[in-house]
Amino acid sequence: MKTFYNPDHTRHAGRQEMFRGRLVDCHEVPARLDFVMSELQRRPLGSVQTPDVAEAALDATLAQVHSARYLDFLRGAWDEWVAMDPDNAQRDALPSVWPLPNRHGFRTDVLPQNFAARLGAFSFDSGCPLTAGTWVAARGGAACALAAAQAVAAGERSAFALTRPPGHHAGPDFLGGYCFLNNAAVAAQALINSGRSRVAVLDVDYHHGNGTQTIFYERPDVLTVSIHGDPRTEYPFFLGHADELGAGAGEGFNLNLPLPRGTGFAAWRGALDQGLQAAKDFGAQALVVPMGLDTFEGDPISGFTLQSPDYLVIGRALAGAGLPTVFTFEGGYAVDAVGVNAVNLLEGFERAA
Ligand code: OKP
Ligand code: ZN
Repeated sequence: MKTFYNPDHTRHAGRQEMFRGRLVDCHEVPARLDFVMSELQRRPLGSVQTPDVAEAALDATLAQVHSARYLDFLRGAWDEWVAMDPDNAQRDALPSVWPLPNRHGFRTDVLPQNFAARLGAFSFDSGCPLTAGTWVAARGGAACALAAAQAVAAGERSAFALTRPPGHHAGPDFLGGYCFLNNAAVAAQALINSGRSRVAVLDVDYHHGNGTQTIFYERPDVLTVSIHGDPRTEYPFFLGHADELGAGAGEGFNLNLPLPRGTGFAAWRGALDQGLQAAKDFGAQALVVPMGLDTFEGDPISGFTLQSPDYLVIGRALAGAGLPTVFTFEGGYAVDAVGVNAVNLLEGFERAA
């Protein structure tokens, strides 16, 4: 399995996130990726390289999954933040006011000039700091996803986009949940662009992949499946219920498999089999797996109880689908275990493939 890693990931290193009325140290830290990288060196699965993709192809693919005005905003956000007040360069940008689209009549068609308001218009939580290097890091990650998809489109059995910040909470025109650009959506879109007519996304992160769901919600060519903590109690709270089935032409092409906090591997594994069956019934020609390792028992912000050896079993089960597969690195905040758990999953896949 080829790994495409993002050398610019360290450019995004948020300091603090808002949590229950105070600023706490960020969970989504650069060391996460370093642990995966060193475990990959200990147990090599194939070449590890930086992505080499055409800028124009990357921009074109990003424009298929995110809105132009969101991409423009994100590209210029840090400069706007500092232009507001030069002292802002000393701290990350966090939103604190939101238009609550679809409710209360607030408008988002006219964007405010005020940067704090614009940041709110393009985000859904205050736990996702935007930093000086966020755009460069996120774009480098999207390049990894594109490179991984291109490798698979060219005949590789699988490829791994090893990048952070993660992507699966980022939607067509919003950031949130530590995510800015949706790497899994870029990979799925790139596979479609390569000629696959049906691509399945099977999100195994602890948190519902709301961004990916929303991006593809009305499309019949990309099936989105997510196994996650029940949004009644778990982040992102406002999406991820079992009755969300897709809409319009996309009706029937979204599957949510929420599980209660505390779920262990036996029940989780049942949901995985359901998700894989859905991909098969759909007639998927390729698979994208947003790979979160925050289902691990030791995860500090999550609530399932998977153990490290379970990830080998998950990898083997995913390989059983017999599909060309792109993995994107998503969550996993038990930092010193995330490398072992990620490489277990990938190695389980490789051994079975
Ligand atoms: C990103 B990914 C809960 C705070 C939630 C956001 C979590 C984002 C997870 N105490 N903050 O899906 O791993
Ligand atoms: Zn997560």
